Amino acid sequence: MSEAGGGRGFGSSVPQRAPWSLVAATAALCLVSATSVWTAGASPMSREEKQKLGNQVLEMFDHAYGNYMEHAYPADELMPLTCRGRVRGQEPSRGDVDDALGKFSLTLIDSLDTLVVLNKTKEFEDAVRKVLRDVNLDNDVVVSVFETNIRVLGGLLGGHSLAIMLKEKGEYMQWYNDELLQMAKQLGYKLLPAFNTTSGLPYPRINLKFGIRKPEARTGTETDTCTACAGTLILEFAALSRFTGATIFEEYARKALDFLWEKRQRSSNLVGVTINIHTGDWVRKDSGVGAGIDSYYEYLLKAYVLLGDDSFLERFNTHYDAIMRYISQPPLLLDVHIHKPMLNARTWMDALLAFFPGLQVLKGDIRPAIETHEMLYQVIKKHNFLPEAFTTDFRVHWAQHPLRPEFAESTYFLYKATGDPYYLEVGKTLIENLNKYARVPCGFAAMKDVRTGSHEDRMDSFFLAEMFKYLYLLFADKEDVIFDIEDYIFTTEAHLLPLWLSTTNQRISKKNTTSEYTELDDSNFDWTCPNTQILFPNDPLYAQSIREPLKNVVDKSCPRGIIRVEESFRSGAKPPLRARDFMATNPEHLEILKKMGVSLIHLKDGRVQLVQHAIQAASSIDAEDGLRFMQEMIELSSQQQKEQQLPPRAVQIVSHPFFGRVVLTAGPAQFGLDLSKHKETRGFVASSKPYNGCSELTNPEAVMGKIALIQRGQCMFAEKARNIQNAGAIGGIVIDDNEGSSSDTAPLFQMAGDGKDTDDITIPMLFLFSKEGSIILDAIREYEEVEVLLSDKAKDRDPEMENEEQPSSENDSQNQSAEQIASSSQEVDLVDQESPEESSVNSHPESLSPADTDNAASISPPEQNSNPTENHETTSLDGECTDLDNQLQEQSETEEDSNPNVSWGKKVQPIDSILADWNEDIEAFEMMEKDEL
Ligand code: DMJ
Repeated sequence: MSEAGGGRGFGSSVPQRAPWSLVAATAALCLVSATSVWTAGASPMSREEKQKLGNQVLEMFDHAYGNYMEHAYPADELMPLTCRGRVRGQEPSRGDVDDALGKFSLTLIDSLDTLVVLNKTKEFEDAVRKVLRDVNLDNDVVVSVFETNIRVLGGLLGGHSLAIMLKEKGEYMQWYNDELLQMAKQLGYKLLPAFNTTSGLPYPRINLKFGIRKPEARTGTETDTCTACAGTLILEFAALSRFTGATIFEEYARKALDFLWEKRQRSSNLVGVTINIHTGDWVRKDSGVGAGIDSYYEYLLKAYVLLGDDSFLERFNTHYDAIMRYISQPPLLLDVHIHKPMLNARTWMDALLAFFPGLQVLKGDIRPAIETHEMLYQVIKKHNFLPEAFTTDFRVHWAQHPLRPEFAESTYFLYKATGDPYYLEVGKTLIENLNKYARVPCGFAAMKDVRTGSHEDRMDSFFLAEMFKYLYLLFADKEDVIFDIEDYIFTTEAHLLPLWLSTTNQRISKKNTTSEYTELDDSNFDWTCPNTQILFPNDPLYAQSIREPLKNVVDKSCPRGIIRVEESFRSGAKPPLRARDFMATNPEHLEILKKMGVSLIHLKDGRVQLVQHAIQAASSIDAEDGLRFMQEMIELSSQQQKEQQLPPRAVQIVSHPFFGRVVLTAGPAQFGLDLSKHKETRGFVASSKPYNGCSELTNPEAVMGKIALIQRGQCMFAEKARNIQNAGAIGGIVIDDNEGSSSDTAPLFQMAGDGKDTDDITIPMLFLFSKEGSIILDAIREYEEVEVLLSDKAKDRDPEMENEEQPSSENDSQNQSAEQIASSSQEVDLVDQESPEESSVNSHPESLSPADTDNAASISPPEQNSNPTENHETTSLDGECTDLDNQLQEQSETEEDSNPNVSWGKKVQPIDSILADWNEDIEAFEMMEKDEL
C-alpha cells in the first residue's frame, strides 16, 4: 500500500496552517451548503425528477462507454459514426488534436473514476484490470505532454484515489496493490524529459518511447508552448509526488509555474497565450481565460486548495484582479493584449472559457459567474450547443462542438453554490440536447456544425471523464454517491484527487523554486471559498435577480461594430479613413495612411499588405487612428474572404435504423436549388450509371424520383447535375473520389458551376467527402433502401421521422443566406489561404490584406486551434435590437461604482507608455517582415 494510502482518512486531512485549512478543508464543502438554503425562485425539482434525470445520465453513460468498449477498445477513442476505434496512424491526421492519442486506451483510462462516481463499482474493478492487463505506456508515438498529463496521468491517479478508497471500504478492490499508481509513476518518468529546458517549461510534445532528444523521438525542436500546457501540471505532478514520495514531479511542475509567474506582463499582470520555452518571451501576447490559458489559472487556485501553499493563492488573486479589470466585461470575457490590456484582441469568445464561472464559484465571486453562465446558456439555447467560438454579438464564429463539458461543469458548481433549481433545469436541457442532437446508434457524436446539426465521427475521452460526472453529480443527493465527493478536488479533466494529500509528504519541493513566500494579508482570503450563508443572506432570489437583466442579451443583441472603442481613445472616434472606403490607388488615402504610421508593402505575388508602425505616426492621436484603421481592415478582409463561401449543408439519413440520427456534413453547390431558401428535399438514394454521371444515364428508371449518387471527377459538377436531372432525379449527392477524404480533416468544399449559365439546373446538389459518402454506400449495401434528407439544417429526429413535411422557416432561410459573412479564425492567416474554387480578394491591388504587423494591438497572431473553413452566422434579429455596447458600458460603470478593486481611472495610459510597449512588437514584426519578403 502506498505511504499516502496508509495514512489517509479525514482526520489526517486537516491541514496544519489555519488560513489554508479554512479554505482547503471547506473548499468543496462550501459549495454544497446552499443547496438546502434555497426556498424560492424557479420551482424546486422533486427528488423523483432528480432521480429520473440521474438515471438518464447513467443510461447515456452506458450508451457511450458500452459502445466504446464494444466497438473501439483498446483503441484510444470511439468513432461513433463509423462505429470503430480511432487508431492513430490509421485515420487521416487531424493535426494537434491527435496528439492526445498515445495508443494507451485513452478513453478507458479517462473513464476510470467516472465509473465510481456513477456507482458502477463492479465495472470499475473490471476496467482497472483491463488497464493493468492491456495498456502499454511505451509506444513509439509522439503525444502532447499537457493532454497526457491531464487525461492519462490524471486518469490513473483518479483511478488510484478511488481504488484505495474502495479497498478501505472493504468490499471491492481488495486485490488492489497500488498498481495504477505504479503505472502513473512510470508515465510520470516518461514525461520528465520534456522539462529539460533552461526555463523549466516543458516541451509541448514527447515521444513515449524515445523521449525528446534522440533522432527517433521525432520531437524536441519546438520552441513554443501554450501557457495552459506549461501551467497545468501541478495537481497531477504534486499528487504523484505525494502519493509516491518521489519529490521530483512536484518540483518540476512548481518550477514551470514559477517561471510563468516571473514572466507575467508586469504592468497588466496578465499572461499571453503562447511562450517561448527557451527564452521565456511571449509569442502570442493576447490574453483571455479560454483556449491556451484557461487551466493555468484553474491550477493556481486549485494548487492552493490541494497543497495549501499561500503563494499559489497570491498569484491567483493577482491574476484574478487583472482578469476582472481587463478581460471581464460582464457578461462577456474578452481577450485583450497583455501590453495594452484596455485593447480587445478579439471580437469573439471561445467555448473553453465556459469553465470560468465554475472557477469563480471556487473563488467565491458568484455574481459575475452567474452573469457569464447565463449569457452562455442563452447562446446554447439558440444553437443547442455552445459553438467552439462565438462573437460578441453572439453569432457563430466556429461552428463545431466536440461535446465539451465546461458548461456542465460551471452549471454544477453554480448549483452547489446557489442551490437555485434553475441550474437543475439547465442540466436537464443539456441532457435533452445531447440525446436529441448528438446521440447516434453507436455512442454520441461531436457536432461538426451546430447550425446544420451535422456530426463529426468523434467522441472525445473528456466526454466520459467530465460530462457524465458533472451531470450525474448535479442531480445526485449525497446518498447517491458511494463516497463523499467533498473529500476530493476535481482536476481540469474532472479527475478526483483526495484533499488529504495536502498533509502528505509535505517535505517536497519548495527548494529550487524562485518564488518568494510571504505572509499574505487578509484581503487575499476575501471571497475565497465563501460561506454561502453570507453570500445569500436573506435573499433566495439572489441568483435570479442577477440573471434577470440578461434574459434577452443574446436574442436582442444587434451585430456590433468592428471595434470596441477604448476609453483611453477619443470617445466614439473613428479613423479619418474607414477601411471599407480605402483605395490603394488614391493618393489622398495614401497620405492619410502615412500620417497614421501605416505603410503599404507590395508583395512579389502582386498582393498588398498593410503594416502599422505606431512610432512613425505623425502624433499619438494619428497612431490611435491607425490602430483602429488596422483593426477595421482585418475584420473587413476576413469578411471579404468568407463572403464568397456558402455555408455547409446536411445530409441526414432518415430511414431505418438511422431515423435521422446520423447527420453528415455536406458541401453546397453554387448552382441548383438553394436549400436555404426552399424546404428540404427528401428521397431514397440510387447510384447512377455511369457512376461518374458524366454522360446520359443508362439507368434512368433507377434514379427517377430519387436522389442520385454520383462520383466526383472526369467532368464538371454542373454536367453531372444536368445528366441526373434529365434522368428524373430529384437531387444529387456527389461523393469524393479521393479515398479517405473526410470533413473531419478537409475544409468545407463547395461545388462551382461550369462558368456558364446554370439556371437550368433546378435540383439540389450536395457534396460529400469520401468518408461520409461511404457511410451512405455502406448503408445501401446493408439495408438496400436508404432514404435521406438534403437540407440546410438537420431536422429534429423523432422516433420514426415519418412523413414529415415541415416547411423550412423563413427566418432560417434568411439566417442562412446572411451567414455568408464569415470568419477567419485568424485574419492574418487567411491572407494566403485561397480556396481552389475562389479567386482571392488579395489578388487585386485594391483588396488589401493586413499583414501580421508590429502592431500587436490590432492583429492577433495565428490561433492554435484555428479553423479557417468555418462560416459566420448572422443572428436573426427578433424583436427590437438593444444597444448592447451601451448596455455593457452602463453595466461596467455600475460595476465600477460597486467594486472598489476596479480602478477604471487607470485605463488611460499615456501614449508614451503605449508606444514603449509597442517597441517589442515592432522588433518582432520587423524580423517577421524580413522572413516574409
Ligand atoms: C478537457 O480536456 C479539459 O477540461 C481541458 O482543461 C480543456 N478542455 C477539455 C475539454 O473541453
